[in-house]
Amino acid sequence: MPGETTAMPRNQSRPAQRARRAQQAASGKGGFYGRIKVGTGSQVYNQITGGSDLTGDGRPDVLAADKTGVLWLHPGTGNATTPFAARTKIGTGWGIYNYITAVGDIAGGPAGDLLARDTSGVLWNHLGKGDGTFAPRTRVGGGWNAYSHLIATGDVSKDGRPDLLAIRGNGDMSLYRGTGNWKTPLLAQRVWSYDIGFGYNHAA
Ligand SMILES: [Ca+2]
Ligand SMILES: [Ca+2]
Repeated sequence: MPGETTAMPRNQSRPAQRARRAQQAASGKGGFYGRIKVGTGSQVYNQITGGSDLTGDGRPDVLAADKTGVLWLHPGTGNATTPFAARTKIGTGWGIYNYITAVGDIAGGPAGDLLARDTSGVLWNHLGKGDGTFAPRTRVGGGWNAYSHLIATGDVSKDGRPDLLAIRGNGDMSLYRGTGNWKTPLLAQRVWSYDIGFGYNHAA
């Protein structure tokens, strides 16, 4: 699984640890191994999301909205040295949203969908067409400004549809299950309450 890390045995020598890290990197199982420059100018973006396929080729892509409200697609290539192809312009007017999450195919379309929350707290779903563009938005519901983070978790409910984890500022979490129905793409599934909050300010 990408991003999965394996604990490093403490009794290994440094060369053995390096060899193990290299082996993990080669197998795709190990944490991080060096870094590769994927582009410049990312500082112009104020919303970035990724991790799901939007173009129908099975490779995860990245979406980013810039400060003028233009939404850009960075298609994943599957090539480790040039992981993203040149960006393409998807549309304008995305400045009305203060949170976007490429949640995957929750609404039954041909590829991944894009959830977007407007500044009044209404969550909208943009059904993925499978070519990197989106159908006109449909309203998911209101009150989503109660959440500080909307995290695409993948299919944690094991029903074949990706799901969404919504986290409040106090650490309480709600799991919304993707349904595959474009009219009601998310159903509240489970809520956890925690006394301790998450100690971070941002998660993609
Ligand atoms: Ca793709
Ligand atoms: Ca699911």
